[in-house]
Amino acid sequence: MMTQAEIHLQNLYLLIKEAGSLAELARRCGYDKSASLFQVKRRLEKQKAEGDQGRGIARSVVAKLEAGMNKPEGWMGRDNSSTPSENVAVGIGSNTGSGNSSIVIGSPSHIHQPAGPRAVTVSRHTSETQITVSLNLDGTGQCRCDTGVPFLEHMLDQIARHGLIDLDITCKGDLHIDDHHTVEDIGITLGQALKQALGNKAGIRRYGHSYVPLDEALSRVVLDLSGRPGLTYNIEFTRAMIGRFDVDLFSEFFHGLVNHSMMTLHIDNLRGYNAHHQAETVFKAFGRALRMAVEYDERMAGKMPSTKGTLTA
Ligand SMILES: [Mn+2]
Repeated sequence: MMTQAEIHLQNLYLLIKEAGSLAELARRCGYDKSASLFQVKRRLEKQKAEGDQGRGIARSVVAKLEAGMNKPEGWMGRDNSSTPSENVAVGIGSNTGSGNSSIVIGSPSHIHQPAGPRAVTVSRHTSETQITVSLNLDGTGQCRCDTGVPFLEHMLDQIARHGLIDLDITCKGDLHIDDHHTVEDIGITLGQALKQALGNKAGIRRYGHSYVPLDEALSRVVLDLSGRPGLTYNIEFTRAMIGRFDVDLFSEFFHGLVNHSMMTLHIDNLRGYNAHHQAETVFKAFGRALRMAVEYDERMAGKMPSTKGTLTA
């Protein structure tokens, strides 16, 4: 029977391995310096050596480690030795893409790549909607949606395909009222998932932009994963409805997404007569801009793409 301290220590080793180093683990979990986490490790090793029945790591540190590494609540208290370095919080589709699975920790050519999959699952439940979003930033563009709003699903599919992001979104919303809560809350939950999957953003491009045409329509999307929410939304839809979908709701979707992902987003539909085309060019351009911004930049070499040193505070 392992003591709590032994389980915590074993899990700490797993997290260090998954992050690539103790310093990287500390960074991901929001520590300014790795010294305090090093002290935690030392204390646990001492407790283990002395056969101390100690309670292991303080609850606040456990929560920080679990959140920083996208582990489910309670993960630190369990014996995870049979599932080494797999991200147990995650599971969508088969990630056959540019593979985190192929990353060898310590291999120089991969050293600035993420040590774990940038994939998360976020659930948000209110009296109006129950939503679960699974997202993998390093996916292949697979999208599975079950929301009850077909035109929104058509648009989410554009984000996934053109962003090369895997999305799995289920929503049970109060569609008997209208689509409003469903569309807005999917934006919010997708924003929360994005923020979580991005972690501390070290080594990414941070900025993304794209122009996308579709016949007569042309849209431009420019974004910054700045850590500050801001939306400039400039689409003059030529119709109020696309089929059964109220075009006003796109603004609600993007407001929710921006406020919870903490990004700066400028959307301009530059021209277009067909409202379906106007919407589609916006979502395709958003997907492509997002892909650019979340991708790792080799030359950034794992550095924070900000002279301020942080994009999360
Ligand atoms: Mn279409």
